[in-house]
Formats: sequence, C-alpha cells, structure tokens
Amino acid sequence: MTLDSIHTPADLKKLSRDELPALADELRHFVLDSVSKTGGHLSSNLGTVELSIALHYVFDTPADRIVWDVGHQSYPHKILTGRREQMKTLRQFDGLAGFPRRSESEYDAFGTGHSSTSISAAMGMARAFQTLGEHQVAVAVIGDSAMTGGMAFEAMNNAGVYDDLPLVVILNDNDMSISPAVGALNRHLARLLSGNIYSATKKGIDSVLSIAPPLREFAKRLEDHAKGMVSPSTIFQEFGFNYFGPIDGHDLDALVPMLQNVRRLAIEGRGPQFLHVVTRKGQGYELAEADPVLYHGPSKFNPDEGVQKPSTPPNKTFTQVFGEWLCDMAHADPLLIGITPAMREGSGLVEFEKQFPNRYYDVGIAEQHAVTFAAGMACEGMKPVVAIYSTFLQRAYDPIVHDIALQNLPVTFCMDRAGLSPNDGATHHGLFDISYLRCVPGIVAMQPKDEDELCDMLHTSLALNGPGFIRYPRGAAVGTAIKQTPKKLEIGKAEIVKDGKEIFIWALGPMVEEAFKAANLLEKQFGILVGIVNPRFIKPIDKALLLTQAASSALLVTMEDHVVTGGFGSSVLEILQDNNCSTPVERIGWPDQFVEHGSSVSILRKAHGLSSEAIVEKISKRFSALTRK
Ligand SMILES: Cc1ncc(C[n+]2csc(CCOP(=O)(O)OP(=O)(O)O)c2C)c(N)n1
Repeated sequence: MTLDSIHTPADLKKLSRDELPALADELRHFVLDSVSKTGGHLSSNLGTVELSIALHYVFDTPADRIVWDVGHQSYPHKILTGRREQMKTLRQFDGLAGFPRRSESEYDAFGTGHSSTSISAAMGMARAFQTLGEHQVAVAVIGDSAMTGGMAFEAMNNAGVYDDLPLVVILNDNDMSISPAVGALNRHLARLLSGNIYSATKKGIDSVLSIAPPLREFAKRLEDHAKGMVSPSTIFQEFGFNYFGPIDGHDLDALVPMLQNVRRLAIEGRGPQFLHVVTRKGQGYELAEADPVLYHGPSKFNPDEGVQKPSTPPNKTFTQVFGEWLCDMAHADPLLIGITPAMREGSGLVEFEKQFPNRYYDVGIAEQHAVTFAAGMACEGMKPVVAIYSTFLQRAYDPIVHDIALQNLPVTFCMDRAGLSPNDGATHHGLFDISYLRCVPGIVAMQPKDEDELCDMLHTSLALNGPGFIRYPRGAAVGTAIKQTPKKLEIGKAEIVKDGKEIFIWALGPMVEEAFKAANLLEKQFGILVGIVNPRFIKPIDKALLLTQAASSALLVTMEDHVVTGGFGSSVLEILQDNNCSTPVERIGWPDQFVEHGSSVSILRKAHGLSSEAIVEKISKRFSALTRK
C-alpha cells in the first residue's frame, strides 16, 4: 500500500511519476471509505484527488502555500499531509476540521470555509514573500463557482498589475456549484472548453476579409488581437495573468509537467499564472458522478448501496416549511421573487425553481449582489425573498445597511442555519446575526418557536413596508401542525407561553423548548415559579411586557441560540438600564469565542455549559444568590 507510506509530501516526492496514478486510486478509495463512515463533503474531494497529489508532488509545501478556496475539497490534501489516521475523527468534537485550519497543520496555509477568499489571501502571501525576499510561491485553488464571488475578481483585478508576483491561480472547473453552476462566467468557461469563442471570432474576420480585401493586414492584426481578447484565454489574460489550459485535472501526466511549468514561471518572477483545470465532481464513484448534488455533503452511508432515504420521514425541517410557504405564496402573489446565492438545496428552493423558473434567481456565490439585487427589485414594487444562511449573510452586511435598511426597502430575509452548523464548525455557525442586525435602524427581526409561527412570521414580513429578517435553525422543526392560513403578527408583541412569578425566561426560537425543560426542573427541584415568554420579535422587543415582568420578578433570564455578546440578552439589558430597572438578567447563549465543530449540537452545548442541566444550575445559583441577600 503506497498511501500508508505517505506521511508528508516529502514521501510523495520519493515516488516516480509512474507510481502516481496507482496512488491516486488508493487515495480515492480511502476518501470514499472514510467519508462514508464519518459523513462530510464527498463529490468535490473525489474530484481533487489527482490535483492534490500533483500539487504536493510539484510544489515545495509547506514553504509554498496552497490556499484551498472554500476548503471543502481539501480532504485529499489533509490525507497527504500527515492526517490520514485522523480522518476517522473528521468533523467530530476534537477531531479534524472539515475545512483547512492554520492551527491544524502547517500545510493549511489559510483557513477557509466561506468561498472566494483564496486569491486575495494567496496574493497577500505572494506580496509578503516579495517584500521579505523569500523565494516561495502562493497557490490559490478555486472552483468555478467560488470564482463567481466578487472577491475573486477584486483579487484578480489587483493581482494582475504586479508583473512579478509569485502567484498561481488554479481554476478547478467541474461545471458545478453545489447545484448546477450558473452565470455568464459559467457560459464563458463552457464556450472556452468547446473552443467556440475563438472560432466564432475567426469566422467574423473571414467575412471582413472577403468584403474588403485591402484590409487584409488590418484584419490579420485584428485577428491576433481577437485571439488575445476573446480566445479561450481571454478573461483571465486580460486581467494580466498568464493563462494555461484547459487541461484534464485527472490526468497526472498532464498535471505534473504543467504545474512544474507554472511554478517555474511564478518563481522566476514572470508574474501571476492561471491554470485552468477541468475535473469531474464525484470522479471514480459512479453514484456521485451521476448525482454530485446528493453526494456534495452526505451523512454516513454504505458505499455499496449509496445514500438511502430514511424509512420514517422525520418532522419537516424549517427549511422545508419555508420552501413550501414560498411556493404557496408565489401562487397567490405574482410579485413574489425567490433569490438564493448558490444555495438552492440548502435553502429549500428546489421546488420553487421548478414551479416558478422565471421568478427564481440563483445569483451564484454572490451574497452582496443577492441583497442589492433584491433591493433593486423592491424599488420597482416586486416582493423579493432572499433565502440565505445566517453565516453567509455576513458577506452582505453593507448592502443590508446601505442598500436595504437606509432606503427602508421591503425585502424579506430568510436566514437559515441560524444557530449551530455543528459538523462544519466555526466558519458556518450562524451565531452573530442578532448582534450585527439589531443595531441597524428600522428593521424588524424575528425568530419563530415552531414551524407554524415561521409561516406567520413570513406572512408578517411580506406585509411590512420595510426590511424583515427571520432566523431559524437547521434541522427538524418541532412538529406543530401548520394552520391553513398564516396570520399576521402584531409587530413587537411577545407571547407568554407559561405563566410564572419569580423568574421569567425570555427564550428565542428553539430555546423555548429548553426553557420548558429548565422551568420544570426549577419548579420540581427548587419550587421556583418560572414563567416563559416567546419574544417572537428580536427587534422591536416587547418593552411593555418586559418592563412589567422585570418589575414583578427577582430574575430575568434570556436564552438564545446566538453569542451572548451583543445578542438578544444584551438588548434586554439595555432596555432595563434605559428604564432604570435594576432587575438582574442572566444571559444564556454561546460564549464570546469561536465555537468549534462537533458531531451534534448537544455535544457542543455540553462543552460550553449549555446543556439543560447546566442551564438549570446557572439559573438556580443566580436565583438563590439573589434571594439569599
Ligand atoms: C460565501 C459562501 N457562500 C456559500 C457557500 C456554500 N458553498 C460551499 S461549497 C459551494 C459550491 C462551491 O462550488 P465550486 O467552487 O465550484 O466547488 P465544487 O464544489 O464544485 O468543487 C457553496 C455554494 C460558501 N461556502 N461560502
């Protein structure tokens, strides 16, 4: 077994070129076997097996830096850089991360998870090498969909003017995002692969020649110019990169010499190099090749059988409920528009696209654009609904402030994955949106306790005259029946879900269930009478109810699936302070630190003092300290 003998890229370099294809086979089997046991990203990693081998074979890693865009395709790289044994711990608590992390290995040159950062980061490294007089190369490996992110082009634009920059950009073109790739760049790449662009231009020139023979010389020059401008290399060359490709990314005999070539050019100071590599998502595992979307990020499965549907369908997820509501509403309202930045499946828009193809927009991995595009739609009287993960909305903060809120435009934001994305970890948890949204004037922000209330909130938001934000977590909702017709909620009005006296818990979203558990225990164990409020509105908060309850109780507790820093509990504190109310507040939420990955929410809750027992202990301690005085 060759793979067993590879602990570092130095071991890999001892192999002859002829031995590499066999290694690729082993590595591919290992990736499949390993991911089928742990769950994780599969199709993309099957597609980068040869590329990872060739990169570590040719480049002088870790001195040369490899930055994996998104990083979901970095498992073969992890395996080749000493982490093969640890792959069984992938995405589990204290185990390997699902993305590159600087703290995990010296070979992980840059931490990723959110897309389109690799060229900027690698360019920064390349400029630093030059400034420090180091002879190293920085490599960005970026997918064709990650390339649709604006940042990638901002970096290309900046990098292209440095004629001696030791930067290599590798475009890993598999014609797929999570779902099928979209946009004009995708069309350009497709035409470029088929060679259509240049031949179309040449045809145009031939007709110029036949009409005006004296212009032959000019036309020849035009042809040369056209080759540079619109031949397959165009867009990247025009940015100032040396373009190579497209080459077969599964052919090590093509990859190795090509990478040797671009590395030499980069290190010799011949400027930024761009290599266009064509790969196949799911390569080598038939089921994933046939359905790369299903195998993008599967849970554990048996590779012989493939991913199976669960025999008993679990409760609907919040995502599904949102998707169904959107279709229902779209039937009733022709102005409704659905927008996703490249997350059709994850955001529940598959059915909406089928039913309303003309009102569905996958804008690519382009969160900023998605939000401002929605703003433009809203200006013209359309009713845009932006379906976006809480974590990715971070990318669009200025558009929210500057384009949406400042102009008070009626756009509904459906923020999925608010709370933990446990296996993905710190890059993907949606733990900051309350803090970053609640300071924005004029917005309405909500979180439902169950799926029926989600529909009410969606309905409420759609009827607003300004922006509405609804956050909900990943996974199954609580199983509440959804009424036939959603109702409009009174803005800023909370719901008392349990009466009480000594303590009132204001629990957001899924924390209502936790609050009930805590209240039961507190009443049983300590005889404390605990009331529970479902705030519904994060902004504006039901001040009247809050102040009334604060005045009549010994302790207020806030519970949120969010960081405590600047979160919902903080806004409760501010309101009490501003109203000279000194009732203490126990804020329960995630601590002021980046929360790591783990195989389940409960493991991470336990690790951070947020298990049901720990919550009860916190509350009872605080309460008894207060009442003892
Ligand atoms: C800013 C941001 N938005 C969305 C995502 C979710 N996401 C992860 S991978 C992916 C598709 C990436 O496609 P591509 O770059 O072509 O790589 P491939 O999966 O095809 O190998 C998306 C949309 C993300 N990671 N970051």
